[in-house]
Amino acid sequence: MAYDYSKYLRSGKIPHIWCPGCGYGIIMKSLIRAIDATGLNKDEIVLTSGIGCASRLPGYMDFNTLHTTHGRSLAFATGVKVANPKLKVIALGGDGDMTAIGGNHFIHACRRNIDITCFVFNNYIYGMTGGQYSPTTPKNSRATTAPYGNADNQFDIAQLAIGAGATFVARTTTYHAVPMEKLIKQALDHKGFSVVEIMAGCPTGYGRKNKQGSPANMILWQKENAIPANKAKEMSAEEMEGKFAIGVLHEVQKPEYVEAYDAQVGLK
Ligand SMILES: Cc1ncc(C[n+]2csc(CCOP(=O)(O)OP(=O)(O)O)c2C)c(N)n1
Ligand code: SF4
Repeated sequence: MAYDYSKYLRSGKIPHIWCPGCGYGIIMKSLIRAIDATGLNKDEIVLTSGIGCASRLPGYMDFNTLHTTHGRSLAFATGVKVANPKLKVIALGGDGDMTAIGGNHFIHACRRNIDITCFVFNNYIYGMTGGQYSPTTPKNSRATTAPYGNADNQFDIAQLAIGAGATFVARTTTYHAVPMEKLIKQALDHKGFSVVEIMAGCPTGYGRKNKQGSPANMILWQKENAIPANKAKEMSAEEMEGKFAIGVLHEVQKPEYVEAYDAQVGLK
């Protein structure tokens, strides 16, 4: 029987704003199935987001949701978690939201190891505002603000998260919808700050400018260039050129921020 998503959706908010061929619907469905698998009650879940096409997602979902200001998803999520640590707090946003204007919040949430699950939808561009380059836009790619090609080096979000101290870091793509669901569930089950970078196609703001073909071609590109983490470890830098590792990239246990803070100030 087909999975019934309606239990978790605010039907009055549908239709959504996403363009045909946008990868975000695939992410929303995987996220719903993963949350369902946790067995958590809807009221135990809080979803925060910033501003952007990615950040519209919580508006469609029937949990406690906070659609905040640009880049501030994690700032609000941190406040919610500290105020009520029993809640399962999920913060999400696009690559621009989380690593440009919200980049400072992102690295410090990683450093603190607060028990929040963070999803970064990486479509290589600022989708909502018309295709300006972001910190993840590949070098030489075209953007509205880089008509001759982007001169900047790109952030590797997963490596940034690992370097800043996140204790669970994974990467997946919208091609891998079923493994994505399992990775999201793993991230939700992890105690500490978990990050899942989700590669998603933006045919409107990125694909068209970079001649990536149809949305289906963009998804096939993900399939062809995603390398399972175990295999990627065996490959040289030259062999990995233009490719990226998927799966769990980093997992360690460290003291969680709210518990450590409470112990520090004598609340526990
Ligand atoms: C303070 C502030 N600056 C700029 C904007 C304009 N703005 C809205 S969304 C956005 C970028 C969104 O890009 P991204 O986070 O990558 O998400 P996407 O739309 O690609 O999903 C920008 C710059 C804003 N809303 N607020
Ligand atoms: S502009 Fe890009 S990211 Fe935004 S809804 Fe359209 S395809 Fe998706």
